[in-house]
Amino acid sequence: MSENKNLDQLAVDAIRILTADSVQKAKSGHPGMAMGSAALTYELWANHMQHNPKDPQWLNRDRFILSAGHASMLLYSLLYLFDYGLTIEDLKQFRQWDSRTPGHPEHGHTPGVEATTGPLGQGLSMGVGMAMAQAHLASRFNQPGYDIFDHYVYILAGDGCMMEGITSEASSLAATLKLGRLIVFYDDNEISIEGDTDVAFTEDVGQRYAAYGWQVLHVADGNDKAALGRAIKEAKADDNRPSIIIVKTDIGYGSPLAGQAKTHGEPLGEDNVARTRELIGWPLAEPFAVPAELTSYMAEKVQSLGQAQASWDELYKDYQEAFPQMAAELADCLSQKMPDLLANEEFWQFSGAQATRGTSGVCLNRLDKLLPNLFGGSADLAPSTKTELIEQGWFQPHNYAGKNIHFGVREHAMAAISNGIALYGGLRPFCATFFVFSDYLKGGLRMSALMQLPVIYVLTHDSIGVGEDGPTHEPVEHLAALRSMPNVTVFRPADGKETAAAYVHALQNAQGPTCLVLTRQNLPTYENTGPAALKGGYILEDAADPQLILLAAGSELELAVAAKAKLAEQGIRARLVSMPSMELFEKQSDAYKESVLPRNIRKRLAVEAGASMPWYRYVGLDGKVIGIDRFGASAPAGTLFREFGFTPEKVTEAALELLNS
Ligand SMILES: Cc1ncc(C[n+]2csc(CCOP(=O)(O)OP(=O)(O)O)c2C)c(N)n1
Ligand SMILES: [Mg+2]
Repeated sequence: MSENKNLDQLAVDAIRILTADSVQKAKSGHPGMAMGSAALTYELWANHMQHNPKDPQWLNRDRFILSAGHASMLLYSLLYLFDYGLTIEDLKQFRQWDSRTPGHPEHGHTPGVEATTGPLGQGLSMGVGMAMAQAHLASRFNQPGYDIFDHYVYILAGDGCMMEGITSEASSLAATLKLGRLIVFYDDNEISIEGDTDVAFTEDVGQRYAAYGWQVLHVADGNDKAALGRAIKEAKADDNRPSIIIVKTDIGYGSPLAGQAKTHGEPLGEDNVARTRELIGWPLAEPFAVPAELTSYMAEKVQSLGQAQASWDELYKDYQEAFPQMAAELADCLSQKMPDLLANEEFWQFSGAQATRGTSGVCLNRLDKLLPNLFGGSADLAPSTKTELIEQGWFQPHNYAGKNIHFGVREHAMAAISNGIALYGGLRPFCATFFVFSDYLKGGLRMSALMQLPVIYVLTHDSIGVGEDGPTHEPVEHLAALRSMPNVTVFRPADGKETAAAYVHALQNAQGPTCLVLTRQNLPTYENTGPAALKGGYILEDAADPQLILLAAGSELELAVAAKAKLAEQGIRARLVSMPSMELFEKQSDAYKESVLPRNIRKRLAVEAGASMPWYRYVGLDGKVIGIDRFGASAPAGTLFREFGFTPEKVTEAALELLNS
């Protein structure tokens, strides 16, 4: 027993030494928090967390997210000690090109990293999403005696996470939703980059979380493993409330610089690393050397950790026999089984005048009949974004099986939560708000893109077509902003069939988020739209030997169609290209792109009610763009389009000017 105690302490010290050594070798990194939180995380991973390092994908594993991503060496040291596949060599490569130990943890890159973190607050919010996914799947699939989903979600957050607004949004929702399996550790070291947190952060975090409705627990000494263990047990015991364990720690603990802000984000220095070895009584002088008795102790621990999964595997096998239909549905969820939407005629049936937010709602509800695992909602705008799954209930504490989520007015957290749901697996998250407020969710969208998560963003009210609400509600620069983000597909459909194509892409092909940018106002249904929209840009109407090319997306396709007809009356031959997604067009072959936009036709006119910038890529130096490069205004939509020059006459005029130039 006492020997084990010593070996446990040796493991905690190993985290501190490996962190100090790795940051020192890299000449960059953040040793402080990793050293301060070493005992806390070791106690959790060794004695409470249900995980199997030999299978980091195990369905019912407890999730652990390091929301304070800068403390990545803490996570890497744990992944090394618990033998997730990281080696001492990997630690020596900390922060180097192509290493498995990048500056901040990257999901999909290092085994055992559940989420990419670094932008503070995102990790905690993703954890809320994971806890929601767990509650939902547990409610749908667990059976009496068969708790297939019964794990916890653990998060380690620091002062920075607690200061970020996104954390408040997510934490407030977590309490409303009574996510009892969510447990947050707050590394309360009272230090951030500029020094003592008192300079900018004096609130009582415990009272704040109590006010949200969380269980609030305190551990006065972050090195007291027994007290930490008791707090974890208490946190787990409360089924009805998420828990926060506020742990007093010392940043840089073990080093001569403990308690000082400079341990936050720079190497301790050779001398101080040597002094740290002395202060904590580390037995080996050589950098990165780990005592053999610790290695064998940890190997045993890892071995025994595997037992939880072994019993769960048995349970799951019995479950599959006892509830074959339910097990089959769960398997479909987990494998993201997809029907052939291209062959499904009904999915493409649209007619008459409809707003694309409306056709999107139709698509979502058609999909809900075909897929078992849509799960999402809106930031208090479902009636406007048309995102309610009509036949499904709402995800609420008394009905976790509901597939519709009330995110509340919390766009920042909504995106991060959707990422958590996507990371969790088994579900297809979507979220929605007004396009202009995509600014509020951009941090999370960027994380979707970075992690290549196929989250669906339904962004409605996409231009000055919003009308009377005025410039605060009228997106202008947003298309250009989102189109500039790597791994994001922006899809701005012109009618119902192009909306259907957007969903096919989002569900079937996407290796990253898809942003559906949709109108508030009605648009016609075109005869020749359809699956061709999956190419991103395609010829909607052609002319023999065209003299010019008209390009348009979304609501402005209507104008281009009208202008083409007017030009034809004057004997002018125009090709009309619908371009709902520049990103998908860029993915096509050069031959295809040349067939749509031949090099020799240089008179090109693009029309879109947004910043003109993205279109210059396609119209070139000899072309022209009718866009909006100022803020909008408050007036009826028809007036605004006219005043901003979006009429068939103006487009025709611009085309004629271009031809005659
Ligand atoms: C959204 C965001 N803003 C700013 C930063 C830069 N940053 C990284 S760590 C940090 C301070 C964090 O303080 P704390 O969480 O207390 O960490 P500690 O200093 O205790 O390690 C800041 C401002 C960031 N990573 N993410
Ligand atoms: Mg801190």
